[in-house]
Amino acid sequence: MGDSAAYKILREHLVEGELVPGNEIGIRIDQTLTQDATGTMAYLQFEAMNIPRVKTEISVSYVDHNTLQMGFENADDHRYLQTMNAQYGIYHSKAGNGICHQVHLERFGRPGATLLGSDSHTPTGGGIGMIAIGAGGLDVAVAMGGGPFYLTAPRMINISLTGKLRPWVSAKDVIHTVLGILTTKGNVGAVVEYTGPGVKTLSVPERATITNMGAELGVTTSLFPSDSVTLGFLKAQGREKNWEEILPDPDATYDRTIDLDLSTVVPMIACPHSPDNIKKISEIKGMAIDQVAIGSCTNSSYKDLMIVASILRGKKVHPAVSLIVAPGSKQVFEMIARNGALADMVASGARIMESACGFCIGAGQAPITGGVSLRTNNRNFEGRSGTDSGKVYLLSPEAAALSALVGALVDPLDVPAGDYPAIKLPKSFLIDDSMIIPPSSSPVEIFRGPNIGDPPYTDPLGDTISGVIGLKVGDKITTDHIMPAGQRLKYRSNIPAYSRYVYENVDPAFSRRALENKNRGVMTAIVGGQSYGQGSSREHAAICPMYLGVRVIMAKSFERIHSANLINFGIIPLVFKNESDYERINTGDSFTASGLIGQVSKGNDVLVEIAGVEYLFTLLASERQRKILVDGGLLNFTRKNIS
Ligand code: MIC
Ligand code: SF4
Repeated sequence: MGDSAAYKILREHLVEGELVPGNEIGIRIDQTLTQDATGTMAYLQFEAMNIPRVKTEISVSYVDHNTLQMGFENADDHRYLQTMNAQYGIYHSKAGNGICHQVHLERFGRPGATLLGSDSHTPTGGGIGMIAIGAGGLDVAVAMGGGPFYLTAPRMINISLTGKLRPWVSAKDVIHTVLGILTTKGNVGAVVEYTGPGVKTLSVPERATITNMGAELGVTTSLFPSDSVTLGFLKAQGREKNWEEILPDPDATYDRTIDLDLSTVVPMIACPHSPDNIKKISEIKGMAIDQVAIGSCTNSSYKDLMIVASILRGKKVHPAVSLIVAPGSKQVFEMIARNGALADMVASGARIMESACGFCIGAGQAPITGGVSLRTNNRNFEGRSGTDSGKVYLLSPEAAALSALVGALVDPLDVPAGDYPAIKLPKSFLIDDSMIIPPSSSPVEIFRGPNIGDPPYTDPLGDTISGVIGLKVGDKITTDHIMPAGQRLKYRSNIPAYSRYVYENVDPAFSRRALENKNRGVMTAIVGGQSYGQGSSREHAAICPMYLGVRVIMAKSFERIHSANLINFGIIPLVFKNESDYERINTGDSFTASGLIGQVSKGNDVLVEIAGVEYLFTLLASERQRKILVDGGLLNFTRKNIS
């Protein structure tokens, strides 16, 4: 039986375990990436490991999330990153050079390599045939130190593509179609691989849009094969030497195959407030809109923006609409500036933002109260835009630009096919890496502003933990619910300050209550529903609750990255053995877990007494993760093992 492309790469990088679906395996990581909102903590943790220089093939640190720099905090963090990176052998991509995933694809990604990134959209790299995985910052820090990354050997979902997209239908519509089929739930532990004759009809940026938003499926990663199209892209980036052909074996086996004829895909839209709330645009076209935002790591490539510019050329944005455009990288920005496309956008009335995450993470451009915002990014969680009552819809750049001109949602298929601006990728992209600062070969003094704290440690696990259920939440709780970004982003390197905002928009008194309890020696547990911890990889959604004294989370199911982050910070993720028990537990109930060291170290069942009744839970953790929990987190565990 042959290997899928994913299994070929995993086999080549396997350092621990047996490559059988469901088993825990350790793989060697070739490349890492971080961004500033998760990176500061990751690098503080790396420093705490006392390793003089990174051991990867290449590690890159991007500044793209907190670029507004409202106050000294993030400016200081960025200087810390630049000096720390220079000292420890890490490339530093300065603010303004672009969004990590877009720049990494352009300048560093390599077919056949493994990439671990402290951002959930790291799978963008799957667009050029690499195994690119999002993880918490601490896992990335360990990989930078040469440690393996542990994951569950995946179940493989094959999406077999035939046909070709019609004019006005785009890669975004493909991933929205896939999200409509697979949804955001129930895909933990799977990898999506695209195969079939339709693959060669998609350019690398289109493939990257699809793998980027694969993150919303909750899978470990998604990937395309590396073929002649990949070679063409790398050649145009002056990097053909990085190309390697990676194809699945002809007799590769997959656990599930979904056939998708690209010529049947139609324009789709993700409605508020979940990326899997998918409809056909034709079902809701004509809806009045207030804002259109084009950009983010999903849809801000040269091709995307050239299509947008062609649609806007010679026309004006509707008076009721605010149109925002943020190019994904300096490369894209400079190219559209030099070829006049930027002038077309400006002339049409578009507001041009810097090459950064910006509106996508709620850092600016919040829509009006109750406003309808059409966006090309990948997440539309409630409140993420900065306006709690805002209604964010996700769609293709084509549909976004057409709608901005009309002031209402347009179905691109209502526009004649002959009007579609067929944009070809350039033979060569504009290459200027002057905003990527290489590491220094001489010692560098590391700048540490007052916003930078020490990386947080936990105590080793106690044998008995008791306290109260501090909060009970429902299904699909995202890490944006747990740890809001937007205006609170500037506290990412200051755990005591950021912890004040844990669950801010769900229960504003939670954090104060939990901290007061902790100071009295009373620990906190949280009860959740299905898919607890969806979305962002931000490990702050584990670190800050840990700081507040949260030691246990009981949920119906957990998402992969968040569950790993909880364990890394010594919080025990327990899954209800009997889902109906969820109904019987309430906020304010007391809980006691005894004999915990034994329970966590062995067996899968964990018994917890809640309000006088005993409940059974499952601890889904590998042998290694059980030891991490007993040691009180990965930092303690790693330091113990290194020494
Ligand atoms: C996101 O898109 O949610 C983010 C912001 O990029 C996060 C990382 C973070 O919270 O810093 C992610 O995707 O992991
Ligand atoms: Fe940035 Fe948005 Fe991409 Fe996250 S999803 S990396 S916030 S552009």
